[in-house]
Amino acid sequence: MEEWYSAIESAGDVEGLEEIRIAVFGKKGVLAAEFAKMKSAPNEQKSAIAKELNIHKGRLTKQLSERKNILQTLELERAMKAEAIDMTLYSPTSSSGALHPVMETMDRIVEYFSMMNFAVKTGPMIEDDFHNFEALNLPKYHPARDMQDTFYFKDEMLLRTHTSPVQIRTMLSHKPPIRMIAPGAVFRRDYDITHTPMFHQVEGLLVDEEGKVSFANLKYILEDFLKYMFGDVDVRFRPSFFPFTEPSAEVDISCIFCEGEGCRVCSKTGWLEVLGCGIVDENVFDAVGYENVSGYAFGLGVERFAMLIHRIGDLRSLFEGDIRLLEQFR
Ligand code: 2U9
Repeated sequence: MEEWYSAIESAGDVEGLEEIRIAVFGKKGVLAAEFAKMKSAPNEQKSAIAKELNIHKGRLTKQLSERKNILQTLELERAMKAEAIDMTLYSPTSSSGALHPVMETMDRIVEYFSMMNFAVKTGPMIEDDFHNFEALNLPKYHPARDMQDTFYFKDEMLLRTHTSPVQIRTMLSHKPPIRMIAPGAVFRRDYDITHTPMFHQVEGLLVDEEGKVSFANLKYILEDFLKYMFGDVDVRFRPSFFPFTEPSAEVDISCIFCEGEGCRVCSKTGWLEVLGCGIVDENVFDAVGYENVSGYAFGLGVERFAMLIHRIGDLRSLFEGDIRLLEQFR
């Protein structure tokens, strides 16, 4: 038996050790053979032989396990050395990153309104019913307040569904006049080709003395903004409805893919919807305690702008984090 102790001790790797284990403990191994031999030994010797064999069995088991631990540690160290990465090594193929197209688009939008003297305001993404709905003239039964459309927490808090609560908070803490935009992430329970549960908005609000803010002012700045973003496009306003504005309009640009001819992207209409806007509803001013003021507001989805500007076909590709998408916008 002694030779097996030295065999285990000199095993050079886990594989070799396993061969030894099989040779000793396997069905056809030496221990099995010794126990078999014992059967033909004289009866009075059997117990002594069994005792000795069991002692060997115990010691060999222990030695095998200890040796295995040592060999595994050595092999791990060897592998770590072999696969080590030299972080200081110069790589001639290393490439630089790029701003995500959504952030780049947001920056450009913010850049325009900054030039027009709009302050850039941010606020919490976890909001309450008052700032996200109540103050914005969304009545209790409005479908947007439904569990189906809004992510609610247990304690009546929610993930904001638009950046409008930032305007509410700004009006509650500042006196008019106000000239601001609120860029940021918003959350809705939606997922399909054109909707993701998180997306980005930029909303704008301008408030001044009663009678000083007109739809014409709103029309001018949005037309100028859309030409800044999309180049020489036509702009049209269609009557619409939002709880927080009255009157309200949706804004289209002439299709940048077919130049108004009609194509797949614009569903043969020649127009692409890009914005919503309107004159701020009196109920919103009542909710924040503003009196004798008038104002306009607008809102847009940044992902939609980024997709149009970069001609990205599938909204979801903006959220996959695939480096190949980003590399195209370096
Ligand atoms: C206050 C008062 C009014 C913000 C507005 C829209 C119209 C609008 C959509 C564009 C695409 C949302 O991201 S989207 O799905 N937004 O159509 N937003 S008016 O009006 C406000 C906001 C705050 C205090």
